[in-house]
Amino acid sequence: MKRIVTVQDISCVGKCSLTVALPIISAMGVETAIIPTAVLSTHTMFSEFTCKDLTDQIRPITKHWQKEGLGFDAVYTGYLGSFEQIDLMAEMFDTFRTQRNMVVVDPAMADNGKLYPAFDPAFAKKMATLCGKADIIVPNITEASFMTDTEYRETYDEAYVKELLQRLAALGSRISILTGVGLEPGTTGAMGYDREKEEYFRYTHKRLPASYHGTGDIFSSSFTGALVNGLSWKDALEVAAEYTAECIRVTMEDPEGCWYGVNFETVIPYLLTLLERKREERKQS
Ligand code: PXL
Repeated sequence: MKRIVTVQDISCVGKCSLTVALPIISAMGVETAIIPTAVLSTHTMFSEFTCKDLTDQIRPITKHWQKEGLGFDAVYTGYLGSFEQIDLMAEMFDTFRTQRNMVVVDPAMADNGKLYPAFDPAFAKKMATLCGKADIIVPNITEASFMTDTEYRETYDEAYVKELLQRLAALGSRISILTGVGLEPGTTGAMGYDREKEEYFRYTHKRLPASYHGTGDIFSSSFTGALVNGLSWKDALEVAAEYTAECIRVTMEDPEGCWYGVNFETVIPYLLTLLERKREERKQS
């Protein structure tokens, strides 16, 4: 069985970070090892959340794994809480990187033009250095603009998105994927750039009139799960974009849907259908 390690916080309530990565990647048939970087009562969009930092556990955990000879098909990081945690992730990439595995960084730290409450622009620049050490990065437009000193725009054209992708690529990763890219009215999607092949790829779908927390984590978890299942980055992007959009649609239609996250759970069967469809297409081509 393939095995991923994902490193991010546990927000005990909040439908983000590890509480979405673990079920989604496991459901995709991939063993999911975790390193919780902190335990929070909720994600940071609630007021008065509690937080217990677990930074001091990271190195002992990875040292033990090294002794056990454990390896991973992907190392995937999400929300991180400090400069020190970013340094520890850079060290972890060096430890567990092989010729065949992948390092995926989701620089989860901002959305809608603003950094999350715990962060400042210096943190975003530090996160840019970690992105430079990844194979694949999956920021949204806000995160990309903070990391590359590019003006954040609500409305933009293809030239702006391509420029952002070029600047992300210059940080160092082979593949850069921007989420939340809508070039035509009423649409959104994701656009990626392969630096070695100098190739762009865009996937577009209908834009739903709602925005929820944790959807970036749902995108990056399902994307990483699809990659480790053998899909190309472009097919994995399509699967992740479709799944995330369906999670939003189902939540909008649910009168009991909560404000702090999406109903990703009930949409897992659809995610598996999308994955299977892509795997079949791959076999036939
Ligand atoms: O990526 C979303 C996320 C993850 N973890 C924590 C958060 C958030 C978004 O606000 O606060 C702790």
